[in-house]
Amino acid sequence: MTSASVYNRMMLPMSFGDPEAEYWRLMTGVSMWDVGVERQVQLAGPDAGRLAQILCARDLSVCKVGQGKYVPICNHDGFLINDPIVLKLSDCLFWFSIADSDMWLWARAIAAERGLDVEISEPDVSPLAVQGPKAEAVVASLFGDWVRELKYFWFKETEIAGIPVTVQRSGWSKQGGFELYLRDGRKGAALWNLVKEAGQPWGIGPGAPSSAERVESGLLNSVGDTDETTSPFEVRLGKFVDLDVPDEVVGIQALRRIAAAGPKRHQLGLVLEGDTPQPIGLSWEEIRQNGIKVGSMTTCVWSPRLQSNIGYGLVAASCKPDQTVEIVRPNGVVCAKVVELPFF
Ligand code: THG
Repeated sequence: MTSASVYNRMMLPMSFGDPEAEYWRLMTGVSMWDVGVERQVQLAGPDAGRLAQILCARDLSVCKVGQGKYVPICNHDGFLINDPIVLKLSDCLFWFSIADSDMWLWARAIAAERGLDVEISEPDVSPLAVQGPKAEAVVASLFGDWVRELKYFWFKETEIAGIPVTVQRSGWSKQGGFELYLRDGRKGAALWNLVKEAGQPWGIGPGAPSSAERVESGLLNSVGDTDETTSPFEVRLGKFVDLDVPDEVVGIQALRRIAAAGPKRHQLGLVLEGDTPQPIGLSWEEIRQNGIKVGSMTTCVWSPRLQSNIGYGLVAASCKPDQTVEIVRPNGVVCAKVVELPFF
C-alpha cells in the first residue's frame, strides 16, 4: 500500500508499497525521495547573516559560503522549536532547510522586533534526496566527479539539462548521499525522471525517509521526539550549541542556565521485548520504572537489522542504560531494555 503523511503543511510520500524492500534498497543500494516538504526559509539582505546567528544557538561565524550546518533553533526559554540545516549561499543569503514547524513566522517576528534589514521568504526550492551506498555513483554520473569531493553539508549551485539545482551532500539517513535542491518547481518531474534514468544501472527505486533507518541511526525527528519543554541538551544536540555566541542570540541566556544546572531528562534507546513487528507508535507512550512514570517513548519502529521493535525514550536523568523499563502500549505493558543511542 502506498502511503503519505503531512509535513510543513504539504504531502510527504512515505511508501511506494513495500516498506521493508524500500528499507533494504536504502541500506544496500540507492533510493530517491521527494522531500519537497523540507521547505527553505530564505533570509536575504544586509542583515541576513546577523539574523541567521540570532536565530540559532550554534556559532555560524565559522560557516563558509557553500557550507551547511545542522543547527538547533530554540525559543527564548531555550526549548527546541526546529532543527534545520542552514545553507550559506552568500554573505547576505541564507536558507534554513526546516523540519516540521513554522520557522517562517518565527524568523519574520524576530527580524521585525530587532529592526533588521532582511527579507524573509519561502522560495521555490524543493529537495530531492538520493540516499544509500550507491547514491554517490548515481549523482556523479549525472553531475560529474566533482560531487565526490563535496564534504558533508557542503553544496554547489549548478544545473542539469536546463534545470537549476543546488547539490548538497546531506540527507536524513546515515547511509550517505545527496540532496538535489530543485530551484524551479515546474521542472520537478523532469528532474525526477533524469535521476530515475541515471540510477537504473544501480537499481534505484522510489522511497522516503525511513523511520526504521533513522531510529537505528539515532537521528532526531524534532517536534515528533520533542515536546514544548525539550532543550537541545536533552536530545543529544548539545554538541551543536555554542554557549559563547553573542548575547543577542534567542534563548542563549536560558541555554547557559540549563547547561549549568544539567538537563533533567535525556534521550535514550529502547529495545522492546518480543520478536514480531508491532504497529508504529502514533503518539507518546508512558514509560514506567517500578510503577512510576519516568518518561515517554516518543517513537517506536520495527528494526529489520535488530529484529526487534526499537524506540526512543525521553526519560528522567535517573533512568540509565542497561536498566529495564515498562512501556504502556495500546495493547498492553511491554518490557524494554534501555540502551545508548545510536543503535548503529
Ligand atoms: N535535509 C534537508 N532539510 C531537512 C532535513 C534533511 N530539514 C528537516 C530535517 N531533515 C532536519 N533534521 C535533520 C536531523 C539530522 C540531520 C539532518 C537533518 C543529520 N544529522 C547528522 C547526525 O546527527 O549524525 C549529522 C550532523 C552533523 O554532524 O553535523 O544529518 O535531511 N535539506
